[in-house]
Amino acid sequence: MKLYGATVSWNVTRCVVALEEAGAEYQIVPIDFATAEHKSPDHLACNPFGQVPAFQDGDLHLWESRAICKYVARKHKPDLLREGNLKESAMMDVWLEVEANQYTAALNPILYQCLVSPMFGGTTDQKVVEENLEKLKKVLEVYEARLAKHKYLAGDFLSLADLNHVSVTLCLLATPHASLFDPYPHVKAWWDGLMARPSVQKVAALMKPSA
Ligand code: GS8
Repeated sequence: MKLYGATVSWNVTRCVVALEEAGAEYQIVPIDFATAEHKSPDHLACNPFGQVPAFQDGDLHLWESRAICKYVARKHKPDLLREGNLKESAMMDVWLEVEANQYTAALNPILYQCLVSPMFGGTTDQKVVEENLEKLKKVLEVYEARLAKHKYLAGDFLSLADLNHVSVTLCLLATPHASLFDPYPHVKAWWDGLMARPSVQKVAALMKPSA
């Protein structure tokens, strides 16, 4: 299996977490944005939107990080998807959507302003950061209530829903807002548990979000 894209991208490292957790054999193939390699015909054949990540397993080409994560789990560690259990897999689907549409939707602009923009010589728009921090705090209140009742997001079992939060949260730790979880003890305990996983440790070592 080949994963195309640089590990500075949290969409790429979202897939690395799944690959590591699933114990899959894979290779990361860096794609150089500086030379617009992501818009080259070779890369467009892997991801027609000219973005990273892209993924290849034999003659199968995938893009969209969350679809790649699901494929990897389905192939190598299906328990992460709870597909044999209708209710558990439904709850996992709910929290996969929450990650994408609530958590990461609020976190993305913060990461862009605090990490990406300065990397390209830009400034941080504090208004955008503050607005999205407020959104994220409201999201975290829901997480706190959920995690007060269950060890993990979909229930009392680790699932892909938890793991898909890892890459963006690791990036959050590289911003001035790393203490955001402090008022939410159950969220903090959940995150500390994820951080202790060897897969997450490995990805944390790979990521240099502020470099
Ligand atoms: C988003 C991919 C994306 O935005 C996914 O895979 O989850 N929904 C998709 N990739 C960015 C890199 S930032 O992580 C990208 O490739 N941008 C370059 C471009 O759009 O030209």
